Amino acid sequence: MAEKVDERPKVETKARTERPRLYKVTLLNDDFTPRDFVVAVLMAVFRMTEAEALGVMLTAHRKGACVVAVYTREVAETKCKQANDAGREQGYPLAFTMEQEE
Ligand code: TYC
Repeated sequence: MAEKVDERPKVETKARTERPRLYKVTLLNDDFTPRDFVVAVLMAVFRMTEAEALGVMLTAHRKGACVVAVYTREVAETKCKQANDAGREQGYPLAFTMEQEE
């Protein structure tokens, strides 16, 4: 006679309701990086249109800083590094920072 086989899954699944932490990337103004270069970096790294990039660059230029976008941690880290490296390669002090969103 066939034995009864327990076919219930042995691993319990747990609903994942927590959202990933998000990080805000901010562009800081400085007196040396050319405006066109800032716009080019925003377009290349943060996939902005020229109009969007111009708006963000001008806000940082006038107010001292401008939030660029919000990402998960790895994406924010990668984009900040790419953008900061691009400035450093040209000898500019261009700076993007990231901080966890509340
Ligand atoms: N202030 C720079 C200039 O006058 C341009 C600039 C804008 C640099 C925004 C950085 O985040 C920045 N050349």
